Amino acid sequence: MPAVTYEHIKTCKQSGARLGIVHTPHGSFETPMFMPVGTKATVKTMSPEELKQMEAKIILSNTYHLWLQPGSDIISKVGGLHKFMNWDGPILTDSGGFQVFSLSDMRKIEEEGVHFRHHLNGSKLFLSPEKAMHIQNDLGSDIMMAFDECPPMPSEYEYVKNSIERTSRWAERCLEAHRRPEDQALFGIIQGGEYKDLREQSAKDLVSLDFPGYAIGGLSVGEPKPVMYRMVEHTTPLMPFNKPRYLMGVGSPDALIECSIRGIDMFDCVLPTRIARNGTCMTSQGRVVIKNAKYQQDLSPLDPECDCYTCRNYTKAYLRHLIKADETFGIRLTTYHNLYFLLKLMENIRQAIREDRLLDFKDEFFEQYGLNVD
Ligand code: PRF
Ligand code: ZN
Repeated sequence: MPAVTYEHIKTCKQSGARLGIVHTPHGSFETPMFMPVGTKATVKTMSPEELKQMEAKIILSNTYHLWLQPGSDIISKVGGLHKFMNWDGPILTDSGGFQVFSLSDMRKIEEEGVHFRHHLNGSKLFLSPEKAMHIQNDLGSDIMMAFDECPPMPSEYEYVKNSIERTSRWAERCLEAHRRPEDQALFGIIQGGEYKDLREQSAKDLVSLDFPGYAIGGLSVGEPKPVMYRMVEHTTPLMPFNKPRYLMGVGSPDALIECSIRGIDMFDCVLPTRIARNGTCMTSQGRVVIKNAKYQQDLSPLDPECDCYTCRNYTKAYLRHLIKADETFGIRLTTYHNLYFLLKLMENIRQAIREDRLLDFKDEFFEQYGLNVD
């Protein structure tokens, strides 16, 4: 048995969305699920107790950042990432591939791996499939990601074709270099940009390697949402039914609903935590920018329909003051609310699948939330 398995509960008769359970060595979670991002071994400003309280079930962390600081050897020596950060639930780590492409300067991609410079101090670095596996084995995450290339959009067809072929060869090297398949599951990442035939080729290559789970990468990199939805819709039928399907870096409420409908089980995104830090909040009525002058004396909660700690105890007027005054507590309160909001949205999606009414739920949600906002 692989370290991570997918148990299918049911398919929504109205939409085709999947309700399931993913089992990992550190516990199980229902899907579709959203994973809060804890890049540097912390979901910014949230304690593990708070994450548990809001019913976060699995968090994501990053190979790239933990490799640079404090170093994966150190995390290994203190007993792995779970112990290090005091999170005993499931952890997924991204491979560093994407971060190298999005953060670093002057990268040079070769067959062996990627040469690049440190995004802060400029020092020379090298990451390869073998290194990404070694680091993630040190971290001890429940789900590791293969080392891939995520080409920008748009990219030329020929470029993306060469890129997916290399990503497939790197995926094989990842499987080869993985030292702990009994307690860490390695997921393959399907690339292919906006080209349907390349998505097909990439999916076929990776499925033949028999990973315990699969991700769709290379989306939400600047393309219009309809393009992303079309690629997801085209790719999910090519992914094994009995394994988890993860859409990387996607977490706006509309995309979570649309991509659940298209058969995705897992999502992650920095969006809720990142926008919370400048006071932008997701609510049942759409986005609230709490710094706005109109909230100066507003004694209502952030979201009248939310029962999170923030909304039960504080006013918009107070949150506006804290965020404007750069107080950390304000950021903690907006971060808590945004994560709670998305986790609750996923619970509502799962309930709607259970009741075969996810398309109705989508219409109801958009009516209140608005269509053209995150
Ligand atoms: N590859 C990896 N991580 C990612 C992505 C990818 O393509 C994306 C794309 N949205 C986010 N995170 N390894
Ligand atoms: Zn709230």
